Amino acid sequence: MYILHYYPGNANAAPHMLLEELGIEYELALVDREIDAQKSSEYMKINPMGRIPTLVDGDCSIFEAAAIVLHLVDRHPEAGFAPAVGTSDRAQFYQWLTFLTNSLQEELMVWQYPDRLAGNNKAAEKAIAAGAEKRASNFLDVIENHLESNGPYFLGDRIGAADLYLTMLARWARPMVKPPRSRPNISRLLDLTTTRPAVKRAYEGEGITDGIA
Ligand SMILES: N[C@@H](CCC(=O)N[C@@H](CS)C(=O)NCC(=O)O)C(=O)O
Repeated sequence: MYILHYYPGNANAAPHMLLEELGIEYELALVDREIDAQKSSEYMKINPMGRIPTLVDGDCSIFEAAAIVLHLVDRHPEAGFAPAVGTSDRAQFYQWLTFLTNSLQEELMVWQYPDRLAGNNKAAEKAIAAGAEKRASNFLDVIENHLESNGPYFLGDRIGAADLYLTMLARWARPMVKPPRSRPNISRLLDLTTTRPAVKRAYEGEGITDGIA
C-alpha cells in the first residue's frame, strides 16, 4: 500500500494525479503546514529536507515529486504513463520531466518565495521575484513552442506523467503576469488534463475547490 504525505495543492499534486490515474490503492497522510509538521522530527525521518511530498512504498520512502512520479510509472508500466525504457520517447519523457522539476518548478519557487534568497532586503526581494517570473515565463514559452508542433501532449497524442506534472505547476503559476493559460497550446493541454476524472478526484481529495489550472 502506498502512502502519499501531502498538503493541499503542494508538490504532491502530480504524484496524486498519477496515483488516481493508475487506479491503485493508496492512502493520503496530511502533513499540516499550518503547524510546520513538515519540520517535525518524525516527518524528517522520511524526508530529511522537511518538505512535501513523500511517498512511502512498503519499507521504501521517496522524496522529490519527480522521483516519486518516476517510481510510480516504473512500478506500473502497463498503465502507459511513460514510454518503454530505452526508447527515444522515454528519453524525451526524462527530458521534459526533468525540465519541469529542475527548471520551471525551481523558478516558480523562487518567484513565490523570494524572501528566502533576499533576507530582509525588500528591494532585492522584488528584483529576485521579477527575475524569476521572467525566467519561468521563458520556460513556459519553450514548452508552448514544443507543443505547437508536437502536442497536444508532451509526447504527442498520448497523455503521460509529464503532462500531469505541468498541470500541477500551471496551477501554482496562475498569478503570473503571463500565466500558462495565456498560451494556446499549454491551454489546450490543460483542458485535456483538468477534465479527466482522475485529475479531478485528486484535487477534490485534497480539498481544492478553487480550480485546477
Ligand atoms: N523539489 C521538491 C520541492 C518540495 C517543496 O518545496 N515542497 C514545498 C511545498 S510545494 C514545501 O514542502 N514547503 C514547505 C517548506 O519548505 O517548509 C519536490 O518537488 O518534491
